[in-house]
This record gives sequence, structure tokens and C-alpha cells, in this order.
Amino acid sequence: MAIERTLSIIKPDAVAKNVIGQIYARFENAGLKIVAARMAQLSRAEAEGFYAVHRERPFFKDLVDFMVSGPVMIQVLEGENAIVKNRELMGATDPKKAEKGTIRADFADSIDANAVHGSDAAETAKVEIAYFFPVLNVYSR
Ligand code: RTP
Ligand code: MG
Repeated sequence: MAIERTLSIIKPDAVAKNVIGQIYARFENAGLKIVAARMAQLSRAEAEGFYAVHRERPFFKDLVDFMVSGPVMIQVLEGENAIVKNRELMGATDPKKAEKGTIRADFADSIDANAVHGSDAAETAKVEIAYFFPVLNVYSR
């Protein structure tokens, strides 16, 4: 199986709950390496650009409001099958539907405040990593 990279964001709700370390431990215990990371307060323009694929959806404004409501922790995870592996660790978008033991089941309160983001495919991972870590492209896989 190929070594992949994926973009992960610990959202404002989980940063506020002080569980960055617990979420990082789940990545590491699953064999995913944190190869880049930075904390940021997203501007509206950054959050809107990041979630641009959803701009016509009814939840777009709430999503952007939430993503700028406090600091986020942004990281690139690397490992075998990293994109799917991270999505499995995250659990379903709606924490009420997320499997027990997933990050969203354990740390998220609602479909809006759902603790983490993860790229959903190889193409989106590439775009999302470049969006927040443009310099990584110099030595990317
Ligand atoms: P993410 O992009 O944040 O990793 O989440 P996801 O792939 O699991 O879900 P996605 O469909 O990409 O939606 C992005 C975020 O928008 C909010 N959402 N609300 N009210 C709704 O029906 C609804 N659907 C999506 C969620 O906060 C989701 O994480
Ligand atoms: Mg998504």
C-alpha cells in the first residue's frame, strides 16, 4: 500500500476542549506521522476558500462562522493509506452516527462542531495540503 499524505484540522471546538494531545495520540497510535503542523486563527476568506466546494450548500455560512470562532490546529499526516485511515479515525460527519471509539464520537458535540476535518480523497489532499502548507510542495511525495 502506498505512503500517502493527508490534511487534518483540529477544529475550534476540540482546541477549546484541550484535546489536541489526545487526538494526536490517536494519529500516532494508528501509525500516522505528523510531518507538518501549525496553529492558526483562520480569517473568513481562508475558511471560505478552504471549504469552497460547499459554498452553495445551506450550511456554508454556519460552517465558516464555526471555523473562524477560535484557533484551529492544522497538520499533515503521513503513512500507509493515510487518507482513508484518518477518515476512519475521525468517524462519521455527524457524531451521533459516528462509530464508538472514533474521534468524533468521543470529542464532538454536533454535526456543526465536529472536532476534526480530514481530506476525503487523494486529489483533495493534494489541494488542501498546498492550501495551508505551500512550502511543503518543494519536498512533497
Ligand atoms: P470535513 O470536510 O470537515 O472533514 O467533514 P466531512 O468531510 O465529514 O463532511 P462534509 O460533507 O465535507 O461537510 C463539511 C462540514 O460541513 C458541516 N456539515 N453540515 N448540516 C449539515 O447537513 C451539514 N453537512 C455538513 C459539517 O460540520 C462538516 O464537517
Ligand atoms: Mg469534507
